[in-house]
Amino acid sequence: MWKKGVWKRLAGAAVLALVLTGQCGCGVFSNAVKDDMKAEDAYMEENGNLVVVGFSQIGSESVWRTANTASVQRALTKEKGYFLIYRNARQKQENQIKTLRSFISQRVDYIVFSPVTESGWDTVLKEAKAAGIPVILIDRKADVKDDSLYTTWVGSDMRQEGEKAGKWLEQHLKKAGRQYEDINIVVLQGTPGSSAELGRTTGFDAIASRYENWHILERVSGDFTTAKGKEIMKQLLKRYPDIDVVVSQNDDMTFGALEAIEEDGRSAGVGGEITVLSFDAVREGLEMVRDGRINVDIECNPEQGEYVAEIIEKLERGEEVEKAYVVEEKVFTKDNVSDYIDERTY
Ligand code: GYE
Repeated sequence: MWKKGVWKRLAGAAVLALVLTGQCGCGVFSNAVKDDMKAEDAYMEENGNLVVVGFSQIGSESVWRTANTASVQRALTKEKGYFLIYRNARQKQENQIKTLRSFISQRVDYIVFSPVTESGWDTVLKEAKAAGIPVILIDRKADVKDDSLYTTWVGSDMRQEGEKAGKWLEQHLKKAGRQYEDINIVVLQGTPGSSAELGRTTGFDAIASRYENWHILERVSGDFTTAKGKEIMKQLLKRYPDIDVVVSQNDDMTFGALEAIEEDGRSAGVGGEITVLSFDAVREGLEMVRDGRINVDIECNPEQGEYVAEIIEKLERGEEVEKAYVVEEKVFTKDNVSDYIDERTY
């Protein structure tokens, strides 16, 4: 792999010193982060041949997220020539912005990051660009005015995922002869303003708006977590005695929603009173599809690490990369799920 210039690291150390002593406007880091940065900086000094990647992950809200983090960690190991600095933003944009600034001050070679929400990144990404650090977005998108502020994006077509859910429901109702009935739908949304929430909402709505008899009673955010999914489903069941369909924007919320439905004495899934549509298709979700507790699970592929490694290798060789890499995804129902469960590692 590429040998890193000593000058670059020395400049990085100088900037780091300014940041640690609070003499630059780069934001103030906690003592724990300062300690990490010092140790990382020392490691970089000694291992100048490694490609340094700063990875700012959103958090650990879901099984999907954990799999996504692990995928990047597996792809960018020391054995493969990388030094990966991983930081968890615990769902807060302000944490991610601070982290990106710490990466800039550390003069990492690349920034990999999954933006918690789409808006609000222009300033910090301008700083990364000014520092000459390529930014690779994974999973979620950043809505910036100037798309030269990031090098490339790897992720899923979230709007298409939402459309797939809508189209599945369309077919399902037809097959059941219920296409002219009033259908009451509740939507459990993910983190408001995230690409996954925006795409899945608009995609599903695009199909739903074709049917006057599909009534979206309410959309509520469950922040992609099981606990919140259960809490909001409980409230929805109280407010609406006649829910026909739950569209839950990730499996973790679905797990919570199913508990709430069962505790309420209602039945869900194949042959049940409430039809359940979910997203992600993690192993536990697929098992619930197999067992008929979830009707359909729209896949979202978290295995993005290898794409990132390939992109970095291309950039290191001075080659051009695409502006977007869209990962492939399937739709799972009882009919096909058995063929895929065994190979699901997350
Ligand atoms: O569906 C959810 C996660 O952004 C695609 O975030 C991702 C979503 C995923 O926490 O489980």
